[in-house]
Amino acid sequence: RLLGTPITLTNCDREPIHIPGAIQPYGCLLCLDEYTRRIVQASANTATYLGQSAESLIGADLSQVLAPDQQAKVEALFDTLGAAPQLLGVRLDPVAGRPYFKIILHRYDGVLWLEFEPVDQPEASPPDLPFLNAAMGQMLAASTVLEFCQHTVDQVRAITGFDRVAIYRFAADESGEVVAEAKRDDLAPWLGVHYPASDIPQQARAMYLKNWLRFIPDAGYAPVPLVPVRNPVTGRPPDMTYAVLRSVSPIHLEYLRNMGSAATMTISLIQNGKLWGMVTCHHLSPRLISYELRDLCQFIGKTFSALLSSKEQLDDTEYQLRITERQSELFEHVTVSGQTHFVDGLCQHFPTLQDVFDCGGAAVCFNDEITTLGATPTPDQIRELLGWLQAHAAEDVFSTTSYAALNPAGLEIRSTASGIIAASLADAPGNYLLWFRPEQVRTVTWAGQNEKPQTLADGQIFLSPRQSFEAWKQLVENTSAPWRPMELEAAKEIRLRISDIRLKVFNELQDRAR
Ligand code: BLA
Repeated sequence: RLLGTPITLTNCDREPIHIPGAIQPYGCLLCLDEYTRRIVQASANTATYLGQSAESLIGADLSQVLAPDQQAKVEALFDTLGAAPQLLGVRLDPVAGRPYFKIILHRYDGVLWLEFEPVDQPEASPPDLPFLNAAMGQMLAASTVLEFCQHTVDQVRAITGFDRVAIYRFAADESGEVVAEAKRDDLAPWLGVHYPASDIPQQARAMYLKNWLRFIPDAGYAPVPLVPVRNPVTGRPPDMTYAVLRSVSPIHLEYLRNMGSAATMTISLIQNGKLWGMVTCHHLSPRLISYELRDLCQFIGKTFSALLSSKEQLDDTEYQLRITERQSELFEHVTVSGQTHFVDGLCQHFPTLQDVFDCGGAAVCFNDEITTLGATPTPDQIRELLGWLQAHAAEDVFSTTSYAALNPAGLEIRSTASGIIAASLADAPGNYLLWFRPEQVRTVTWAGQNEKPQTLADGQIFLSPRQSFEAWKQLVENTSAPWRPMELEAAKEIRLRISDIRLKVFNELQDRAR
């Protein structure tokens, strides 16, 4: 490795992946000093592509590689160049067999970067506008986030032909879940599988925020070093953040091998300046995708990012509407069933207390009677929980996603009640409405292949999806999916309204009795 400390599985956040001093071999690289415009570094494989060794190119200007008209075309771009790459098609006269190249140019870290990718045809077919138009139409029309994700993976798979295209969405703790996928029929599904945050270390996430697409066409490649490895002007390896050919972390390459993935392409999905998720594409064999198609995929990623908040809003509005509707139906049941039978009103007809928002089960605890709905702890266990609540939960509406973390006795009921909302009835203290959510791990099904991890380093973190999943499971043990603010609001509202209704009915009964 270039820099001091050896990288292990437990310090991968510190691997300097932006300065690998090497590239992937599906193209070659020239680094020009931005002031002298002379070549200061070249990848060691230039002979293969450009017919001249890296050593012979150092110190030269572009005339050594390009014909005058082509050189002029390239140099005309230099002044406008920033970190955002620009594409230029060029023809290299002297090299037999591979005359056509795309040069991907950008300026960064004092260097003009020229990355050469060979192409077989002089003109790659441009992105098909009608197709793109239709794809955008579908993405726009999606009425839920999941539908939106599904359209997106379908489009990306149709465009690129990867064996598997998935959307991997991050949670607040930076772990992630596969929420949509399009794949070859014979591959095992990944849908619903979770991975821990450590599978994509911090510095890699920071880079994917700057750079919308990461492409690794052959995970089995041998890295090609830069010659020389350090930029002679700065004395250090150049920052390859925006270089498409940037060599990949050996740790990640091993992960890909263990995953059975020979090629990957990842598109960033960004919301409000944060990585929301990634489209991850996998292929069982090496797969080269043209720069234009990769650009098109970036465009789709940006479109997704631009539309995402509006889709989330649609989802939220829809869910809030459902909650409000069901709440008012529930209040009606309670009003109709009156004072003495208000428990029936909460439990007998759809929507019951359990149906108002997403949960695994619910319970009404009233005057020592416990009525349960759906998946709940046993009445005895609920009684124990009530004792704990009275001693420890002062709030009118208490909530947790990990009861076991607060009370060891919670371990026993984690499969139904890792998450709890407890609303103490306003007019009848000591009586509760309860909602339960199961331990998250139990709501996940793992359908992975039986891949055998080759690496069991550190005895802790293992480099394979299945092992990663096990690691994620340990992190979320005894924890439910989070309660959303609108669910907690709904519980508060129900608490107040139920008490209101009960008081009203009680007063009416009293009036009638007079
Ligand atoms: C990068 N890890 C990545 C990337 C993904 C994942 C998508 C982006 C690069 C790529 O396109 O392959 C992880 N890929 C996944 C996950 C899914 C997927 C979770 O398809 C689920 C569907 N990785 C580890 C550990 C380390 C690690 C333990 O598992 C560190 C010790 C490192 N992952 C790591 C590094 C990169 C990476 C360093 C950056 C690679 C690069 O861009 O050079």
